[in-house]
Amino acid sequence: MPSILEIKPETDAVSETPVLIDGFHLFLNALKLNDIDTIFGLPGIPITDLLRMAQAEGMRVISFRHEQHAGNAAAAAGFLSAKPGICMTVSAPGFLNGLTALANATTNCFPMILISGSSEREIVDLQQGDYEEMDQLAIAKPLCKAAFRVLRAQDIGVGIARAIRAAVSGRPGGVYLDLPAKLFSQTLPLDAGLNSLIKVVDPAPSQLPGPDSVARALNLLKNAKRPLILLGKGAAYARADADIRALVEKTGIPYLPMSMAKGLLPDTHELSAAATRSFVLQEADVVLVIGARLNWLLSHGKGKTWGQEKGPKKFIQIDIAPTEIDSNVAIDAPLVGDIGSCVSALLTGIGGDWAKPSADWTGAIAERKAKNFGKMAATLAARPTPMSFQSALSVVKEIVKDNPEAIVVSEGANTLDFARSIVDMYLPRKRLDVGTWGIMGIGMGFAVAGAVVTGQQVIAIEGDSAFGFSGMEVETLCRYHLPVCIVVFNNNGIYKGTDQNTSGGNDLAPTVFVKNARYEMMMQAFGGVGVYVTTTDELHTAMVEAIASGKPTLINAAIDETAGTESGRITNLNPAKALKK
Ligand code: FYN
Ligand code: ADP
Ligand code: MG
Repeated sequence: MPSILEIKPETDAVSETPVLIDGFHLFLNALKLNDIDTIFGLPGIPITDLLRMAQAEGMRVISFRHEQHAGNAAAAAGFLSAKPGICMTVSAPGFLNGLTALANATTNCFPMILISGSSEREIVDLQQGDYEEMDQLAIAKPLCKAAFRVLRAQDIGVGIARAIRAAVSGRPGGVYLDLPAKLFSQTLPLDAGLNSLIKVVDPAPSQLPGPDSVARALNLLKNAKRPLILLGKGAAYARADADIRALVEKTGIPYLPMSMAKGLLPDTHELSAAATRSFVLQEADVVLVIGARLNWLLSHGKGKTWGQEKGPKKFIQIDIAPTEIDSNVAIDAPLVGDIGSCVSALLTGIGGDWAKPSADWTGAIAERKAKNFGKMAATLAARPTPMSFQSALSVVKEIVKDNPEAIVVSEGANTLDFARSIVDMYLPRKRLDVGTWGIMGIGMGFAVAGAVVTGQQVIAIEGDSAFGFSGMEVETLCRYHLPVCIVVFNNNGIYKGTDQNTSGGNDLAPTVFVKNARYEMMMQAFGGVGVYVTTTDELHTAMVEAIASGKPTLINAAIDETAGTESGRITNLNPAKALKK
């Protein structure tokens, strides 16, 4: 007997006898028709059977312990695969738990679809108190790119097609799809049902920049004295890796990667200016921004960070979203289109007579880089007891160098900030982190997605506080036997472990945790490997073993509890700091 999902109306003799297809199977068929083969979610009313059926029909169903992490996994899967990642949740509370991930995906421009079961419209709309009653569509709408509800089985195909297209076309983002419980048990004649499904053609069409805008951008770039290229995670998402590298190398223009653009070109590339970030942002006269927003992470393109007192800069910005242009500062040469098409148009326009930037500019950068590398090397070589962030990260740096295919997940404050500058990335889309919001809690969801989507080893560099947000998902890692090595940078608290309660009361300060907590036992509890380490040698051995075995491993690395600054490198954002200014 063929599975109902395999039945094609035009070929099947069974269609001579009337056969019905239900909402469950129409839904699964619609996903499969669009090459979606994985669902991240958490079962419960009304989607338990749907997830069972999905698995029975050969889809990969990854079941989590909390919807937020399933949602984060879907978002990261979207970034890693350029297909919408799917997260499925139950109604009201499960739906709400998924919303942070949906909003974060939208903020990060990651394509995902949050699909939640919901209560019956006629009861919800009259507010008659249904099981888990909530007007989910209305609540989701402001948090995503688009939100749809499907009420009739014959509209499932259209609903999924619209959700896919909304998630991946133009600027990618989060989409919400509301499926009331009753939809799943509706039936249609098999032929009519299957014929109602849509295979989305060209879901993320190219968008070519206008020739005028290309000429304007090239003209500005050609006349630059101290040009700089800024690469954001949009550039990583765009999968124009070879052309972006060619643009940098052909023009000889130094570049700065935003954190998730690290590895688009190897961080060790001679044109990387990451090790002298402040200098190049201040001194550049023309900046070509590719797939990055001039938001808080870039000091809104102005002020001291950008050396505003030295005169205005000229900006060229490549983005697929026209409304991104001029969002913070005037953009002299907007290049609206998809990054692949825009970069390729620039490359075509850069003839053989291109003059590379002057040695004054590149030499000044090289000199500062060398100085900063020297300083960094000294901190990395030190072997203090207990370990510092830097000494522990020097081990992670070596391990990532030896395993460039590994996906690196990173969150925390100091852990995140130190890891960003210390751990070099060598390949595109290998780094997943806290993104545009600087959100904590992405760790285990992103780690699961990294392993499931790519099949590669994952190395999760986690602050002890950050890890706590998604820590229960170590059970998920063990259940699916995922090759994830978590290193918890344990300094006994948020920022550091030495804050005092100044009230004289007995409670610990709000930023302080239980001292010397044994996080590794959480992994042991579910059959994974847990190791407690206090030296860099022990950390190195544990990481090598984790990667060789491919077993879920949690390494609890004891870090000096006095190490760490308030909010890492974004201390300036604390309101009390502003008060003191
Ligand atoms: C970088 N640097 C290096 C190297 N790489 N020195 C030597 N060797 C290497 N390889 C230098 C770099 O030039 C900078 O010095 C400094 O190290 C830091 O580099 P980074 O990390 O690139 O720059 P910075 O200023 O921290 O970047 C700003 C930022 C970043 C806002 C983009 O901080 C960021 O992404 N923050 C996210 C924070 C976050 O989301 N936190 C979560 C919430 S935590 P200078 O050139 O001297 O400046 C809640 O509390
Ligand atoms: P970062 O945080 O790394 O600076 P952002 O998330 O702020 O990066 O910016 C990413 C930008 O890339 C967004 O403005 C988004 O519209 C844009 N973008 C995403 N994908 C593409 C694409 N394929 N082509 C062009 N622009 C894109
Ligand atoms: Mg900590």
